[in-house]
Amino acid sequence: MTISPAVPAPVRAGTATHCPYCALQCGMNVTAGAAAGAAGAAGAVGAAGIAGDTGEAGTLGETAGPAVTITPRHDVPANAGGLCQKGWTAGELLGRDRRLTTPLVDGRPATWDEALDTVAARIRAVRAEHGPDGVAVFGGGGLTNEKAYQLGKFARVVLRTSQIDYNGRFCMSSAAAAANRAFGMDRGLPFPITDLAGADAILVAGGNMAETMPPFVRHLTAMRERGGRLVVIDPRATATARRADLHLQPVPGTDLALAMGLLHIVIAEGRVDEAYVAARTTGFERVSASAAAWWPERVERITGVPVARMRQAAAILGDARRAMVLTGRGAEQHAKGTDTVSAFINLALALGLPGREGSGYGCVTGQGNGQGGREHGQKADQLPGYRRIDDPAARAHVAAVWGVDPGELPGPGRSAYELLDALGTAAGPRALLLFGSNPVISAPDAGRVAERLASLDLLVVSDFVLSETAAMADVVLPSTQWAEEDGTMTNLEGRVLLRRRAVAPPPGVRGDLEILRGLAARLRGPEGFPAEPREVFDELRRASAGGIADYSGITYERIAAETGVFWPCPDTGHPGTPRPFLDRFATPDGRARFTPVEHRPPEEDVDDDHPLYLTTGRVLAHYQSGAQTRRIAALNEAAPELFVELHPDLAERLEVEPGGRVRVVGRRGTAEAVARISPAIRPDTVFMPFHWAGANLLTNPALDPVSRMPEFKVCAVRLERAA
Ligand SMILES: Nc1nc2c(c(=O)[nH]1)N[C@H]1C(S)=C(S)[C@@H](COP(=O)(O)OP(=O)(O)OC[C@H]3O[C@@H](n4cnc5c(=O)[nH]c(N)nc54)[C@H](O)[C@@H]3O)O[C@H]1N2
Ligand SMILES: Nc1nc2c(c(=O)[nH]1)N[C@H]1C(S)=C(S)[C@@H](COP(=O)(O)OP(=O)(O)OC[C@H]3O[C@@H](n4cnc5c(=O)[nH]c(N)nc54)[C@H](O)[C@@H]3O)O[C@H]1N2
Ligand SMILES: [Mo]
Repeated sequence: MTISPAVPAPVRAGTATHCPYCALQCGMNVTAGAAAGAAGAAGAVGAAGIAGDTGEAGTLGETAGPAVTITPRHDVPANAGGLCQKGWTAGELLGRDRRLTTPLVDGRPATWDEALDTVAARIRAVRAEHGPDGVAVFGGGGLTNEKAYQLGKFARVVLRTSQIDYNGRFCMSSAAAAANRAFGMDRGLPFPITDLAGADAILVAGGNMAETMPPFVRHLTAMRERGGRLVVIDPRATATARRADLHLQPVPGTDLALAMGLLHIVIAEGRVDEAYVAARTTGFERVSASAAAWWPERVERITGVPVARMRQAAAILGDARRAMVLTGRGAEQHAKGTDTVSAFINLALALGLPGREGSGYGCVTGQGNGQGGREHGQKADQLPGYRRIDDPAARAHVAAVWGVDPGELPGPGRSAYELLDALGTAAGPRALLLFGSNPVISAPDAGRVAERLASLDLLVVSDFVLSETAAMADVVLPSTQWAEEDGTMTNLEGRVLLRRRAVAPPPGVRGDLEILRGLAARLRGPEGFPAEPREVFDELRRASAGGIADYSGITYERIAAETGVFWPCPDTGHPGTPRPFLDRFATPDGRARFTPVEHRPPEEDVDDDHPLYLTTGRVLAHYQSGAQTRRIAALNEAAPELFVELHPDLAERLEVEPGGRVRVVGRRGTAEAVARISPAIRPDTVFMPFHWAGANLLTNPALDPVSRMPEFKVCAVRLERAA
């Protein structure tokens, strides 16, 4: 592939900023212009699996050839000099050649005025016929805090719609709901990431950081080098599980039972931290009583995890002076994800971990701004500062900042899948504005979602690439991206970071804030919709003041000077809060709450027609729906196409050869994929990544009753050999 991007004009050399991808938000320096000397450094883009976490200086491979040089920063603790393959190659989309540079209206290039006038006129028409809830908004956890905040404000103040939610519902919602329930606050890791290295034991339930956050692994490695032990729960022997001292390999969707079994053993073996439970928690008795029913042999029958391994895991955690329990999407993306996380939190509480320095429970947040994106109001039930939209005091506070009457603010709307599922139906929205997501690929039961999107009167997508969803849109608005704009991101530790403009955007594109300002101007008046990120941030600070996620003491200057500030930070003299639970939890009585939960089978279990469990997830080289990474040559080389991972015994039974094509047949759809045969997976389970169209034609949109998280991680399928 030959690439000849337009050279973006340098703004300043070597801008210190952060990666466009995941929640680790690795620090990187971006310099306009090709690298001198170091260009083409091999470590950068080799197909070297998890070796992507190289700490050495390097830049983009020769064939990558875009006009920026990326080097890792050493001053950001999360990556401390490391980057993964996606980070090294992130500059490739900054040129002009593989992105959108002109608005499209009904598939044809248009001027910005034509495009924004069209959107405004069609929104007015939909509103006239269907009322304010006829227009919906869908956001993303990759948006900066400023964008997420402004999008929520735009929905409530300009559109006056209750119909707004975002892709974080598919990501963080179960862990968030469980953390709120237990601690009264949802801050992914309630401790700095560097605390990991000091632990004596870490349990990871359903996370594969070696592929999803390669530089995270250095913290786990540092722990193990000190003699600490790593336990991983995953139906597959992943790159992360292979680095563990102990791997538990359960049937997908059985973590809740497994966590109950571990708690049962902890109680039976007298490993409960009684003093901590008495001083810092409530509700242990009921949970302890319910754990009694989860004796290890019963749990082994349900999960497939041998009793001896459960006992080993309980001993590793129980013997540790400092220990951590972490959950990832593997445990969370279930129709019982909230209860599953609660079960792991119960285990952590029984061991006396949360709120003790060097120990704790944390969820490993996913998207770049997965933390900040869930705090400032793009969620259906939320106002800025992690406030609830049905709380009168919260409404009054935010309405005052916005200069509107609290009574004008709409109430809570539909959750992400429910919103997508309602589009174009008699009772549902007729128009959708979408910023920062590609649901045609990433939503569950994506075939159904594509039908719903196609039935809309108006679909507007802001993106910098023509994603599969953008390709369906009536109006496409070409936006700027990470290294072309300023903004704040809140990483998985709750540390607010500054992403800086390092290069000028190509002519013809506009920032999302500018787009929202243009639409506000046409629908209501531009007042209150500045396009300058810093101005938006200063308003966000006021709107969040006094809320759970209080940013009022955080400024761009402080972030730059301090390499990030941890929220809550209620005034400019406040140091920020790296470990919010040391003295008390954020509950009314200051104690953490044990939550009684019960195990239940997956919403869709296997049967004779569909005898295998399908689980889904990620590979190192691609990000999410692949909209960005499938446009980068080196990443496509590393992971060129959709595959299905299956065990050799299953392959033999089905007479499937390595590299052969198979059909994966589910209850909602069928996907064709290349067979990747591997003993790393359970024989009763197959795995597909969701970076290409396919996996989500099969996944089950059954929702968690609390978080409204879909059951991405387990449904029933059969495999057939394809011609
Ligand atoms: N390369 C890459 N990195 C990414 C992303 C990406 O798309 N690509 N996305 C980012 C985002 S938004 C997120 S949310 C994170 C996600 O990060 P992770 O949570 O690490 O990612 P997943 O691959 O979705 O799931 C993790 C593991 O869960 C296992 N699993 C599946 N079913 C079950 C189950 O029932 N129980 C248990 N215990 N495990 C199960 C899978 O086998 C998989 O190895 O990654 C972030 N980083
Ligand atoms: N089967 C299965 N499905 C899953 C998951 C799974 O594990 N299994 N995981 C779920 C999870 S955890 C997540 S987070 C979702 C993610 O899935 P998506 O929501 O589809 O996420 P992305 O692919 O990151 O889509 C982001 C889109 O927005 C664009 N974009 C990025 N930044 C900006 C910006 O600042 N402004 C604008 N306007 N556009 C921007 C990108 O180019 C891209 O097209 O997928 C979910 N789907
Ligand atoms: Mo995610």
